[in-house]
Amino acid sequence: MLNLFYASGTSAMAPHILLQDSGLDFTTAKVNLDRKTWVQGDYNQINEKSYVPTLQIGSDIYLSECAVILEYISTLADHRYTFQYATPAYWQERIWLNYIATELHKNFISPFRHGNWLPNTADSKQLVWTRVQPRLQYVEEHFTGPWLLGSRFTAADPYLFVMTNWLQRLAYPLTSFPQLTAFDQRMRARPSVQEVLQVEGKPHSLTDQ
Ligand SMILES: N[C@@H](CCC(=O)N[C@@H](CS)C(=O)NCC(=O)O)C(=O)O
Repeated sequence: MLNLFYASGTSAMAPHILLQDSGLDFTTAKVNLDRKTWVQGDYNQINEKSYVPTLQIGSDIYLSECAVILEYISTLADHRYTFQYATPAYWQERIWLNYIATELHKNFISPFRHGNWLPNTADSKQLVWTRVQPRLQYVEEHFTGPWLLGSRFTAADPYLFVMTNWLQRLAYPLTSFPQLTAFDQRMRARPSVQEVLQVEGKPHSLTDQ
């Protein structure tokens, strides 16, 4: 079994896209991040870290941490989205997954968080940009395309897309990164991405109460 606990528009969109892209059978469970609930009650009973994504892979087996979940999905999908284990390309992909998780994803989270995890004041927004901009600039300068790891679409791409999607949602100037802008458009042209954007709908911060 594969059941993805997600909240709309969050980092959980990355494994959601990869699951959709892979053709694997999966179900989803929507989490209300403000209340920490899902249809069967207390979400903290599912993941005591109190965040999404969580991927349920057995009756009582749950994976957390976005980068790990992405690699797990790729493993199930005949390793389609990861390079052969322990080759230089594999480590390069691990480097990018870790970079997105620790340098980009976490730096989007404002210390002024209130109500939801996204920046919601001018000060907060500026601080997030000061942290995120140089790290995105690094990606921009090392992006050869069409995908982050070159010619192959990998598990790192949906995760990077979450970042470019957030940039637009928060009205940061994505256009100051031409490579990333083109990457974002390429992602949006993928049927799996279109399907997930439609299924998830509005970001959770606009709908949770
Ligand atoms: N270290 C975790 C971080 C996950 C995370 O920060 N998720 C956010 C959404 S993008 C969340 O659920 N935050 C909880 C909240 O806003 O209450 C990972 O890599 O998966």
